Amino acid sequence: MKRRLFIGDLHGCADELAELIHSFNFTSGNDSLYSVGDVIGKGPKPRETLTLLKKFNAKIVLGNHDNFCLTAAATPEKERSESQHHYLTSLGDVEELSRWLAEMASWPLYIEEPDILMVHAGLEPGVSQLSGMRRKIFFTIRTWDGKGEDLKSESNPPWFECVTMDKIVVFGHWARRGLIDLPKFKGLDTGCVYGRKLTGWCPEENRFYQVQARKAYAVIKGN
Ligand SMILES: [Mn+2]
Repeated sequence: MKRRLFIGDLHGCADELAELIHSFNFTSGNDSLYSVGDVIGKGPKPRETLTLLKKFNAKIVLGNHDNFCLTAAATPEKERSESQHHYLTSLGDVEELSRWLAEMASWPLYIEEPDILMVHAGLEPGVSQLSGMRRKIFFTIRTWDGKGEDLKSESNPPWFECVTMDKIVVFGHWARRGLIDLPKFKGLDTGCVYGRKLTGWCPEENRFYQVQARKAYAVIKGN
């Protein structure tokens, strides 16, 4: 049986990624790997994480941290913030950096399969076509205010309570909320970089695979 493994937010947790792939008994040529994005940022091994995903030919959607990196690269060097500078230098020398930037620039906002739709954060409620949804919402939304101005206030409902989809939507981006296991929505960000777990989900087995983080690499903030 061909299996797919969808993996939650990695944030440079390459060791945990390797362990998860191993525990899945991933077989190249048979199985397929997917990442919900936020591959880099906050965590210890961004280059190793990118390299592993590349090695296993993973399909990846763009996360807000990956997008942050693209924005940083598009900003003139003298105008870059400390944080933008840090993101770029974490991806190697100029030559390696430009390779990873080209990779990240090719990641789409969503990946659609016959039965599954993968995005980083979520979908825009009230818009029937994916092509009509605002770019930023795909990698930013947590909650819905009815307009799309405030995408994270916890006084508003989660976006997935405001969207109907014929496919199963797989996403990440909400570590504080943790694992979401609804029939049509699978939220896989279980805060590995914060010392919790890295989660994968296999639709063919309808099974979650989890790996414990080696340590807390960052402190959670916001929601
Ligand atoms: Mn995110």
